[in-house]
Amino acid sequence: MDFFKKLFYFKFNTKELSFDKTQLSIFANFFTIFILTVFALLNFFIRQNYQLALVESFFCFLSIAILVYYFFTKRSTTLIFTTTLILFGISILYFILIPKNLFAGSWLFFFPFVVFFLNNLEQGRMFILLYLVVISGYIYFYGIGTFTDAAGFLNITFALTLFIFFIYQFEQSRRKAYEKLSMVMQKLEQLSMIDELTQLYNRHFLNKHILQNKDLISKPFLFCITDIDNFKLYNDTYGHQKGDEVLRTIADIKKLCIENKSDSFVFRLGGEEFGAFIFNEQNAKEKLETFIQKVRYLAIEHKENPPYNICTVSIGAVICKEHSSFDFSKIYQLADEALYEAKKRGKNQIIYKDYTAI
Ligand code: GH3
Ligand code: MG
Ligand code: MG
Repeated sequence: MDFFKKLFYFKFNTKELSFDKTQLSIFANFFTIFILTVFALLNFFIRQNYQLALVESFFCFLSIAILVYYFFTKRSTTLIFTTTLILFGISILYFILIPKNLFAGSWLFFFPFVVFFLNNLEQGRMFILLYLVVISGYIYFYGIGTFTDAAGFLNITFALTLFIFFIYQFEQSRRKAYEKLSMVMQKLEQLSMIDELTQLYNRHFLNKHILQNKDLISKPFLFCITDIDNFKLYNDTYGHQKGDEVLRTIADIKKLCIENKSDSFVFRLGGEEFGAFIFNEQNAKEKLETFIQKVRYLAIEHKENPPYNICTVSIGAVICKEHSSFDFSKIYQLADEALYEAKKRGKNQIIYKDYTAI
């Protein structure tokens, strides 16, 4: 039931700027099989037009074959291309073989209607050009319905060309609009995840992409809060602009030492506090040690941070090797307690706590 629901419900994919072409191709093949079976039976038993019934059965068989092929290989590009070829073949052969009444003319417009949705614009243009040449050539020599003279040929070719032109224009402007829209969406998504000052991930990223990622949070992890020591006094002494520079520098070092974008993430929690999640990492502790060392090596002058007189950071870290439940508020509280302890013991150090111990 779900399968049929999905089959008729085309979602627009804003990232690829297209309908789900695979789904559309599957739908087109089902539609083809249904229509051609009905028509083949009709032509065979009632109209006794065996030639047409044979062509219809042939394309019906092709559609079934490509669906079976896709079912086993899951090759979408082949499915989409072959579906276009089948529709191309049916449209032309069907048009040539059916009795030439005016109703036949309406089928001419079917292929141009779907070709740009199934293919990209360049490929669609190639198909449609070939289609136009074959169809107008046929009409030129054989005519259609009551249009058998030169004026008839011009009428039909002009109507078809105009129709194709409008469909093409529509599809082109639709794609351009969605290209713009998806660019804006990407930018917005980035803005919503990244802290502007430090270019680190922000709290929203933490909440949305880490804490809700079941695969990640089931792994062993190290979580830490980093806080710059006596930073208020730094601002008071050297000014906020210098303070911002220090924030950016320390953020960069932390990112460099820890982040790998697949299972280690660094973010700005707010103010001069940074967080980090390191999942599944044997040497998570070493990463933290390297980070705190590098901040010391930088030796940014900070006269109001005795006894070091340079900028230093304190870190509260929580380590968890195995766990059955992941309670972030508890983890955060524990890291905060560890940080408080680091501050109390003289700052410029890391205090570790064990999550499984509580
Ligand atoms: P402690 O060693 O106990 O952490 O002392 P502290 O002075 O660092 O702690 P406190 O939390 O009292 O001060 C944090 C300061 O961080 C306050 C504020 O001036 C500064 N701060 C917060 N956000 C920013 C920012 O975006 N830019 C700058 N320049 N300063 C910031
Ligand atoms: Mg603070
Ligand atoms: Mg501080």
